[in-house]
Amino acid sequence: MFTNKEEFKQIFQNNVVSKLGKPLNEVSSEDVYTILSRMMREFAGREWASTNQELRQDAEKQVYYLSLEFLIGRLLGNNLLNMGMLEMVKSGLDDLGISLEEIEEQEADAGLGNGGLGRLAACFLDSLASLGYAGHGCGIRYRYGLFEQKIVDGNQVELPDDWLQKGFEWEVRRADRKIEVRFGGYVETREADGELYFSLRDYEAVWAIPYDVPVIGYRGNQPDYHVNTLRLWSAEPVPEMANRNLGGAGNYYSYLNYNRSVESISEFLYPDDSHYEGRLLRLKQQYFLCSAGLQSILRTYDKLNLSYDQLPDKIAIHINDTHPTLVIPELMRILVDEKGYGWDKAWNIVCRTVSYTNHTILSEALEKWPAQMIRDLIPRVYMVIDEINKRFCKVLMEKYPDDPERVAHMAIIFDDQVKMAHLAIAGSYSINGVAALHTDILKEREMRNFYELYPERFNNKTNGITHRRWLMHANPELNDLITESIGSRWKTHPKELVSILKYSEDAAFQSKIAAIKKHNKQRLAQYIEQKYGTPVNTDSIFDVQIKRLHAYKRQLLNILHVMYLYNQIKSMPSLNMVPRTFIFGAKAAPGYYLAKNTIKLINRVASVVNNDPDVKDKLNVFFLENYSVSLAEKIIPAADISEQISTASKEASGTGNMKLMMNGALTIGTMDGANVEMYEMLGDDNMFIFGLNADEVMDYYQHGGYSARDVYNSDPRIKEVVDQLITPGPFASNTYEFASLYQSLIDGNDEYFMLKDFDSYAESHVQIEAAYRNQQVWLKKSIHNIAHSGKFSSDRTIQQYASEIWKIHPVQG
Ligand code: 26V
Repeated sequence: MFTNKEEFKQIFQNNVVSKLGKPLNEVSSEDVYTILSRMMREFAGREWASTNQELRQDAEKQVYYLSLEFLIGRLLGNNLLNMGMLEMVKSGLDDLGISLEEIEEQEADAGLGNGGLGRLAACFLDSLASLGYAGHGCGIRYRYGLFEQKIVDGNQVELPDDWLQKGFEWEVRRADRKIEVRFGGYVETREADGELYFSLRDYEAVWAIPYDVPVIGYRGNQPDYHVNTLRLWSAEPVPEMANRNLGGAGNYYSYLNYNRSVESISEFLYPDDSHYEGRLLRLKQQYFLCSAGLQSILRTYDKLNLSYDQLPDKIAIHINDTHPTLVIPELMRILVDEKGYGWDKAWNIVCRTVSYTNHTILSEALEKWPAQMIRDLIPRVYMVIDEINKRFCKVLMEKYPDDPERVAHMAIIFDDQVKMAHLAIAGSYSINGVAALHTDILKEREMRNFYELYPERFNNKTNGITHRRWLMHANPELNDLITESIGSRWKTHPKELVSILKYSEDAAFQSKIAAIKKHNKQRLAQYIEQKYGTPVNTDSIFDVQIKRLHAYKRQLLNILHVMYLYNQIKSMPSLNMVPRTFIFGAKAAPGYYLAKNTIKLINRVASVVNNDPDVKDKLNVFFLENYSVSLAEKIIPAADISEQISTASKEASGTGNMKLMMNGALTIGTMDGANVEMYEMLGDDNMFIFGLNADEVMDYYQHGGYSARDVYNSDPRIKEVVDQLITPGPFASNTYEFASLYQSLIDGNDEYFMLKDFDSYAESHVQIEAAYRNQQVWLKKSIHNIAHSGKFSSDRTIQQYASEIWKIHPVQG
């Protein structure tokens, strides 16, 4: 262990020589990355062991956060920060002529998630550890994370994300803690002493091997940081299965087939977060995680030598959306079949242990599995679900004897489909939405029947983001300025960011904020120029929309507005406008045609505006390929404008909105998700709100009355850009390449109200430009955004989950 820079340098150099057998001047950045992260992982190991020891002795209640996704990104820089060693290591490496920033670039992102839901899980882990809670992640160690996106001729192309190629230094394989997970087979029922006993026969076993990743909590400069565990499971074949009569042949080849099919369980992350598809492999992943995770949790619990009656006092299991819902019947199965519990007592334990977060109301994303698929894959678990359903329906029929329709709607199994959200609600003591508006919509509309049945279970927990990664690490200059101005207490009490409000009109402070933004814009401009060869004007407004590509997020509205600006400049070349740089980053699900067509359009508009001499000094568009956590860390500190323009009621919360606000960007947005709560704090002075609100949108859906064609016909600006989608001209090279977008707007009557909101969106952009022209006023707004962002730290969110849902207390701190 080192306590000062000189010791660090010594140990680091010793490691380089002993592990690589090369002198320092011959090692590559990649080598340095490997040595340094291995060294830091080993150092953290000591605190990790001591936290684990403490947890074993303490017997405090622990929470396990089950999620099919943990989008953790890179770890080196953040871990150094949380361990309190960032400055020392950075300056030590500087002395040796090595740039830490360049070393950090060597780390592959752990892209084990699609977007918001997976990144939220990662932010939660950081806050759990930093606040000293015993809270662990439980997920899958996908061999391939979210695909790598390349843009070829303007189109998205997906490549496998081979993130483990160079090894992952932060994980520890724990083969000694492997768990058997059983699939298939049939259930044998026996009766003895008037009781029924169930055993699974002829099943296929697979090993779940845990890989543990330390989750290092921030402790300022104190050395005794708290370290939780993110346990990621990998599927491996059970060699004994070779002896079994596989597929009727029982030969070597069928064993190899078995091997391949086992390894496929943890092979890749499903990349479609917008359309549910009933794929068997995805169901296997879900059960694999639930069964391995739960068995491992119970193994730890068994060491306490307590009865399972006390399980809910010692353990909370949280499910991140419905993806890990099978943990509910799996826990029932274990209690009833293996621990000898009667049904009612077991159900009571389950319902006091599990809690559930809903992350979307989009009906196309709701999980409904064919009953037959579950029955074949996990027959005993299916029997349990069936029994849960029967008893649940019985309760409903007693409560609503005259309303069979309601009972049918609420059933867990209906029409040979298992509705995972219904199972999750029935088996959880807490159900939460992720922003106030979203929770209200759940209670009043989407889950109204369930809310009437169990009003006490429903609650809101507005999302948050870790200010350590998204401010302290991603924006070190801003971190320093804030700390110089108000001290460092905000780092552990982020609401105290509000103290910078006293400088909001201070010219010296404002100019420092302006200088930091400028530096961050220069850094991003350099990245863009290097990668794409196009110069970027850092005096322009950096207007950023970064998120998954989805129709409801309305990247199309944004780019249609850019096309309108282009048309305006072309018809009035002397137009006096503040130059704008529109920056997009987005991955589309591989099978989502409209989304991919939108990417193509953005790239086409980019190549047109960036190359048109009349336009390029005023307007630029960049689509940055392969949007990821590490790319977000480069873009967000450089943003002036944050585009949060989803159709109201559709975005459950959003979290990019919070990251951008925290870095001083001003939001142009709809009254949707957490934007509503941002607006409550910022007001009209500090945010640009436009468009229909959620009630208006839902009213149109319910009662009709919207005609996209009427809007198109009555607004010439809109008609021009929409026609440009299918008219050979500046953007479309033929009538069909963007026809799907045209059709969705006109023939499909613009399901997401882009044309309806176009006018007020364009008007807000006019206001943005006017505001930007007065830099003093602009900087004041920017400071207000930073100051009020403390509410959106995930520390606040996690404290609410801890005290209101999980009932856990910090072990430390
Ligand atoms: C659905 C599916 C469907 C099956 C295949 C894989 C898969 C993966 C994810 C999803 C659900 C995506 C839901 C989601 O990401 N919701 C986002 O959650 C964020 C965190 O709460 C929130 O800020 C966003 O508004 C919400 O869209």
